[in-house]
Amino acid sequence: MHVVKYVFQQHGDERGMLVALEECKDIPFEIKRVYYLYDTKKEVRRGFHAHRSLEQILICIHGSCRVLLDNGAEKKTVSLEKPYEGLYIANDIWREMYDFSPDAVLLVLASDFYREEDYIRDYETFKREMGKGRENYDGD
Ligand code: T46
Repeated sequence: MHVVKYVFQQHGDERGMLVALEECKDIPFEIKRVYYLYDTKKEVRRGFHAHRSLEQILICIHGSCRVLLDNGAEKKTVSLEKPYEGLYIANDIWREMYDFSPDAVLLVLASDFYREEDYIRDYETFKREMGKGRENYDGD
């Protein structure tokens, strides 16, 4: 499954910590969009979709959350709880975010602008498209 947990370089001194992220260097794509989720209600599960071409990096810059990842053949769960960790998610991977701590802020760096047509929001459609083995499908 094409997901990668990054541990970013931290620049720390007696004043505190700093993480810097540069596109095509620390982040493996050009960053076209940044958004963030916060004030997520208890017991809420979000996501429930895959992207046909979008790549993203999720960083829980405050608090914690968990992410369920599914490439149609295999599932895995990743915890995000450090502001210097990033979860790369390739296209064609179903994701659900859950177990948000009340103070969680989930920052997302995305490889493209918002396009609703890039979303697969129905799980049966996702399974069907994965079964056909689309050209850029990178799950294994
Ligand atoms: C993803 C996970 C991690 C916009 O207008 N522009 C945007 O860039 C985004 C991301 C969303 N929206 C609108 C669309 C919906 O009306 O904001 C509303 C909530 O979006 P959505 O229900 O898609 O949120 P999540 O938390 O289910 O998923 C989001 C991203 O959409 C998705 O790409 O991978 O976070």
